[in-house]
Amino acid sequence: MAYETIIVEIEEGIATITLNRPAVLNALNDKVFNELGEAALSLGADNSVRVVIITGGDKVFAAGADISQMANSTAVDVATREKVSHRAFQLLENLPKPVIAAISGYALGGGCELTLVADVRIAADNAQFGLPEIKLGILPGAGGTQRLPRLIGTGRAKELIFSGDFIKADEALRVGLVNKVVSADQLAAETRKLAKRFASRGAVALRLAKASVNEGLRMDLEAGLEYEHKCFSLLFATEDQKEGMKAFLEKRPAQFQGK
Ligand code: CO8
Repeated sequence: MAYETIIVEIEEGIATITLNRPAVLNALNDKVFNELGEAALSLGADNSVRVVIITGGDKVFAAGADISQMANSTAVDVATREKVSHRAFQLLENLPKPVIAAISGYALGGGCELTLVADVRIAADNAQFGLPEIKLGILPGAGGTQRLPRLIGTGRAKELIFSGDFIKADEALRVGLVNKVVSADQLAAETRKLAKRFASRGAVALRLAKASVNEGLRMDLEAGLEYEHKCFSLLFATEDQKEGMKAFLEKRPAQFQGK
């Protein structure tokens, strides 16, 4: 499918979504949100795609929602736009396959919030994160007040949200905002390496493991354990479970078929 504000490439079962508005540091407008949503739907339905990478390229991840679009908005306009961003981000978050964010340069506001919908975040050593919305008289309205505290805890999240300050990659690693920091020139290669490792695992097990974590976070522990048990049991109906255990006993690598 042809997109205007993002580029989607698929190679060896790994899809890469690249934000593509370099003139405005990949600022996210309604068109970007809509195209991200469309890409999520299409990649989610494509069984040949095993892992999805979201990136802004090697200079900037995204400097936030497009301020020029929001500046003269009315409350009604924004209520509608927020739904657009929430819809796109939920579609990405709920993709039934691993999603990795590869972050170089600024990941600010809606850009930082976009990284939060990924399962794993890898940062280049030049990355900077922040939720500067408070400095614009608004709040992180693309999921930041909800996903960030869940990821790094309320105290640290509130400090970032209330101050609007930026943090560098090493601090983002220290507080658990990113999984790993690599040198900027290795970001694409390191991300791909991890994507390939995920892609070599059984697709159904990955899908149910992700659902178990994500759904479990919306439940109390007892309900979450019950949900996990259902997912766990279901996997014993797959050929991949037979193959995975057989391969272990035969001391050879498993060849998963995703069924
Ligand atoms: N929106 C629109 N344009 C932007 C944005 C943005 N968020 N960020 C940068 N740009 C544009 C600049 O206006 C500039 O355009 P031009 O060349 O035409 O003047 C171009 O990108 C380059 O930017 P700078 O010249 O400012 O580059 P610097 O290297 O000097 O500075 C910064 C880089 C520090 C990233 C700076 O651009 C900046 O502070 N940007 C804004 C960061 C920000 O406040 N982000 C939060 C936005 S609000 C938000 O994300 C809300 C999320 C919830 C939305 C939910 C529904 C939509």
